[in-house]
Amino acid sequence: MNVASKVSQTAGKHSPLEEEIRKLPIPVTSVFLGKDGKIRPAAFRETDKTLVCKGHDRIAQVFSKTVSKSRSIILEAVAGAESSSVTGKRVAVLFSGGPAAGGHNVLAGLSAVLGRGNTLLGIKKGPKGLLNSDLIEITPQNVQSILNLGGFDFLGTDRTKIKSPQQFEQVKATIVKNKLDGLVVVGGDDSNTNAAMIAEYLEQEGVDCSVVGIPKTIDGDLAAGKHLPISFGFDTASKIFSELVGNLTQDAASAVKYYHVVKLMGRTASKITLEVALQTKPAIALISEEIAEKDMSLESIVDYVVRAIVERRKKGINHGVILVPEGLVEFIPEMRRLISELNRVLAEYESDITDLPSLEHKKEFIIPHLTAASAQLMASLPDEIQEMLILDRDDHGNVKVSQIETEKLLIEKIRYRISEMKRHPDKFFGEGKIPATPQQIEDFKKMSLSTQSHFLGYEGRSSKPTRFDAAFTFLLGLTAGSLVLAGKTGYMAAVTDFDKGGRILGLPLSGLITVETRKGKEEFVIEKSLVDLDSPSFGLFAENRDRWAGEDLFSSPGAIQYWGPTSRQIPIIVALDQDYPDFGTFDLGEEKEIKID
Ligand code: FBP
Repeated sequence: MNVASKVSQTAGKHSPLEEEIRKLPIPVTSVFLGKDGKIRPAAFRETDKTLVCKGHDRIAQVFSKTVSKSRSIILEAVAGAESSSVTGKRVAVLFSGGPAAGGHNVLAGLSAVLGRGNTLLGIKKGPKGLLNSDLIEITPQNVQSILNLGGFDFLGTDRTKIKSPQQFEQVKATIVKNKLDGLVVVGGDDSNTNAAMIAEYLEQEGVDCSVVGIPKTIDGDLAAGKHLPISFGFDTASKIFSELVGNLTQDAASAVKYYHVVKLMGRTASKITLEVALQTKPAIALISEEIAEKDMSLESIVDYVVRAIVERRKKGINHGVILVPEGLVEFIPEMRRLISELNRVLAEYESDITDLPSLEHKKEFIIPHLTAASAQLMASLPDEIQEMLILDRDDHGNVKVSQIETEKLLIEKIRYRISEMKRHPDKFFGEGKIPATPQQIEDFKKMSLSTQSHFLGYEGRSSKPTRFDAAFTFLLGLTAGSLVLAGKTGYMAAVTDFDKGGRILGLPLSGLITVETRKGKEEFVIEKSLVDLDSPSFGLFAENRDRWAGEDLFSSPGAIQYWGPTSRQIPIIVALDQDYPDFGTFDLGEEKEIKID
């Protein structure tokens, strides 16, 4: 075969690597295996544990039907009775929110557990497809062709929130029209809250359809301690970012001229940043949750970073990598206040501001309406950031916080500070300030700071899943399918004990939900699981970061491996916080070659 035909043969996900990855075996927890070694649904028993959040009394009122059915009890999967074969069920699945690696294996797990006797349907383009009844049948052949491959492209996804009574009616209409016995929602905190609401609504309407959620998000912020250490997609995304950051640490030390400032996706929580820091040991990693806890201002963050740069320079190091979590600005208390004031002013004077001809005019109008501290902070920000804060609004008119280029903001502030220090060394060096000898100050004055900014995010969401995520998602599919076949509604599928053969749970969704008052309105939310500053994982980072800042001790984990020494790793933060002895090898059951027919 010549080169041209070999190249065209790889189109449509047929690269040599994809072909091999499709064939990789997947571990299957024993509760899903019959005596013949074949996959079949698990049964569920009630454990002696319940799951409730603060404000549960109100939750029990609003989710009265599902709460009284589940009694907030956590379910655990046990091997099903050999004869318990349910057939004739129609189950639909949708992806919701941002992609995360492993989604296709959720479909594979569902298809495998439903078997030929039941029908698996896929809802196209996420919740929007649920509203519009946009469904297709998923065949075993479809699933086999996407096994172990990344992305959500087989079905697509979107971020529509199902909120209004009319939307709930549309959901019911789709369920009735397609004679669905089950609906599986693969999503993050918002989507699983939505799943809980749909489950409750259908119960109240007397529609017999099980609704089950699956915890997905690269952010890792949908977790429930020992019952669910992490969401799927986190492992793959953080390994991809670790590879790239590892390469940058290596490049920084090789070219010896750049500081690479890298913003890492992860929305609110800094879990990805913490994991990548533990994997790569960069010069600096900022953790938003710590910054909020210490009530640090933007200037004090700049102080911290600049001090590390100066200390490195004293040792002759003028390069390195600085990690910045995506959600940082929302955790800097003064920035948070500024953003909330801006949201208020922009909403209150919307038409006056829109009519003003230029950004300068808009600024002149807005700044007097801010408190003095916020006005001063606003004025200290680079022009592009001010412009973004004023002009870039989301559908609700709020500042698009996740779009703020924090990495560039920090670079500008750091550069300005260093030039100020060169001009006025007495202000910054000396007793009670940064210690330095006259020679070190002279040397610092000669220093030139070269920076590069990066944003890593989308690169990590749709890759081929790691062996861990491939296994985790297949098991989540088996779990969700089993819950539906067992007629359970209002649960989230969960897997835990990744190092001990895997434990399969059904968590009552209502037990994860709490109530918040936002803009005077009651909102139901699943609280985000953020970096816990008392956790072993943060503790290990805090213990080591000064050493990593002081000299080049980076490590470069390299590309994700599907075979070989690191192919069976789980996230370091999971191993530490769950008190596993190691992070090198997961154990989720006997490995099986998956043939869905
Ligand atoms: P989900 O929580 O929906 O999985 O999304 C996670 C995420 O990747 C965040 O890390 C990021 O802030 C956001 O999606 C970006 O979303 P978009 O695709 O809308 O740009």
